[in-house]
Amino acid sequence: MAKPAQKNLPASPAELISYYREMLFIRHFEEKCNLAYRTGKAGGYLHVYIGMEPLVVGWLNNIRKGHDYVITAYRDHGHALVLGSDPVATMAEIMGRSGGQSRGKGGSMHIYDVEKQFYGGWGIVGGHTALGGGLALAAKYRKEDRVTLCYLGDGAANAGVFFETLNMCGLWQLPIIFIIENNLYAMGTALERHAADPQLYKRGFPFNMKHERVDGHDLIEVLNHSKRIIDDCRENSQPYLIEAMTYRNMGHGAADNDRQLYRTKEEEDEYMKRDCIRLYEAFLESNGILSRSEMEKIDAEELDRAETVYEEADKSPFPEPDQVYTDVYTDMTPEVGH
Ligand SMILES: Cc1ncc(C[n+]2csc(CCOP(=O)(O)OP(=O)(O)O)c2C)c(N)n1
Ligand SMILES: [Mg+2]
Repeated sequence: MAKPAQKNLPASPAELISYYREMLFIRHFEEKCNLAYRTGKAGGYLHVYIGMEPLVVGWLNNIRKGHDYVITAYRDHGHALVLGSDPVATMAEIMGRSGGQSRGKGGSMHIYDVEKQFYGGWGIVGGHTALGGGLALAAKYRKEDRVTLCYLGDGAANAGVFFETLNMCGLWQLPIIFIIENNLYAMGTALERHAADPQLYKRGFPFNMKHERVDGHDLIEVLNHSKRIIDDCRENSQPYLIEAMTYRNMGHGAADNDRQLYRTKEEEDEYMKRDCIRLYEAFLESNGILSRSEMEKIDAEELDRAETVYEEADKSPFPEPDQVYTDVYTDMTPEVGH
């Protein structure tokens, strides 16, 4: 029998197995999303998280779910699923059906679930970072011990609004963690061609913010550093800028069929060899947590679950035409006394 790897376990074996299930479920769920797009069941834009799953499974299992705030851009299915949003509602939203969280009017890019403290799902690159700063300001102002996790892409890290947001979050020492999902590309533009300094984590320095570049492929690493950072952020109201190194296995969006125009097959093959799920499987096996046959069984179960979710969501009707004018505006009148 192989000697167990010398890694500190960041969670109990039962939890580590449940994280394996989550990674597989997100993957199979999103393979179904791609199928929905290809067969005309999902319209608009659709961006999957395949290859980047540890960034949601690792970080979001270390926050207080339903208490801490989470906000991201349009690559948002995995965030909703790990936060506990109903997968059938999420798939229905992606298919534009009335059973979705936003009654089918938001679609893939705008998954939103206030009950889970998930504030979307935003399509304007970088724009939501200011909203993330606002969530953190609200928590500090109300003296609540909530941490805000604000995810963004490497391309979004160049947006002007992001620098303004970093400044205010640093100035006011807001309890927020910006997680740059550095998947090396902004659509078809490589990091070196869009960032003056591709070491994006350094952008925290001028804004009085702790900043680190971390690994985003290895779930065990992610679980370890995310716990440390979340605890520090909460206890000391310290903002962080995290650059998490990752890779998207697929194209930018479901309509991107020309990846080889901007990245080589060799590069993809290299990253596929250390795909995050395969890496985690090697860890589970070498630590005696799951055998290969147990993993195969779990994989089949999660595939089955994703298929059931897809079929259930597909039964949900489209919104009635008279719904087109509902929920367009919301009443933001402050309550008396505030
Ligand atoms: C303000 C703005 N400009 C351009 C676009 C078009 N656009 C959509 S995604 C994208 C690339 C963003 O890349 P990145 O932030 O690295 O995120 P990733 O897709 O890699 O997760 C661009 C330019 C947009 N949605 N909003
Ligand atoms: Mg990117």
